[in-house]
Amino acid sequence: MRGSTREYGMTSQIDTDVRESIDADVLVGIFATAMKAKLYDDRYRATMRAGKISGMYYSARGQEIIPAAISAVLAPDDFVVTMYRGVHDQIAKGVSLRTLTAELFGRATGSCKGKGGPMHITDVSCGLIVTTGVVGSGIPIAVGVGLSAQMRRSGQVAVVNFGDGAANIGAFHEALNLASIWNLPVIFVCQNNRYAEYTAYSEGTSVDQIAKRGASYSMRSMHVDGNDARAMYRAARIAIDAARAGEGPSLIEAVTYRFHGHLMGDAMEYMPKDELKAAIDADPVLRLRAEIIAAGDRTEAEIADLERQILEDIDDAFNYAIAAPLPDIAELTTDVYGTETR
Ligand SMILES: Cc1ncc(C[n+]2csc(CCOP(=O)(O)OP(=O)(O)O)c2C)c(N)n1
Ligand SMILES: [Mg+2]
Repeated sequence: MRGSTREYGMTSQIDTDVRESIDADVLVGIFATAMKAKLYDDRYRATMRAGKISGMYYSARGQEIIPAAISAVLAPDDFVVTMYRGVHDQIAKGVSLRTLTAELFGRATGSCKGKGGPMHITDVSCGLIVTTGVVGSGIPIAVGVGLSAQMRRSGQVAVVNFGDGAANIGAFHEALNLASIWNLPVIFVCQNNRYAEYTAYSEGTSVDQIAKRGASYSMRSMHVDGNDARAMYRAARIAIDAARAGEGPSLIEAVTYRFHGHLMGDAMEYMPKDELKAAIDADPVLRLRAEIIAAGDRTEAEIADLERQILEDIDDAFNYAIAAPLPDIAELTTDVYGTETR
């Protein structure tokens, strides 16, 4: 489109107070994914506390419903880009627990042969394109992934997860602008957990809703309760269906909360105790669990069985990763440069 002929018609703020009525099996699927991410995170922190592994860990506890609902809409060959606080996104996209845990532990059998580690979990085989440690840096990468899908006419879409702090980084604005101009199949998911490192949302962000920023880029935008499976599923469905239909990108601001501070060891003094307690009391995964049982969609015993199976899989993955070898020194210089594929 050239000169002044562009029509800026795509801007729309979609009302996400409306919740989707979801088929019971889909809802249980969202719960199973979210519970898997929760139990995995619980185990990871316990293993660190026991001194069995070291390193930096950015817990995503509290934010699990967001990727669980998104993955209920995504196809296996769609793409996801995420960030250091990303275990929930990685599990939801289908990275195997063994491969994931081995990579987190820096083992040779990890998804990047132990050379990526927690900050760079990548598993192209299931569409997890990359995990980044630089705030906001995954956002333009997802634009490139979306451009590739568009050029190949593959019908695939790219989802990128980032935090509220990342929405104040220049790359966020450049990426949204380009995705809008080129009508790319990208879904920008801001997981607004109300804090950027140790800075409260209102101290660092000029708008009350990040979703409002979508209007600057003529982009379909939604402000949604990311802890509500039905609302989150509806937002994901609108955005993903639109991207797949050639109707361009969307911005979803999913409001949530993180339960364990910025990283393991954070004293969390900047987070009001009553605010934290209220968030934990309303644990979205446990809330969904109770809802499913109350509605009669599954019995308590059926859910307990599901959780037992998840815990067995987690045990298996941790045992596998602990026993796995570290990368050989000869690996130091392999995979440093790409090879020509064309
Ligand atoms: C470009 C850049 N600046 C600063 C940092 C240090 N840093 C790491 S995480 C973080 C806060 C990001 O907050 P947010 O985007 O809300 O994500 P959250 O950690 O809350 O999930 C900062 C400032 C970094 N990694 N990269
Ligand atoms: Mg944040």
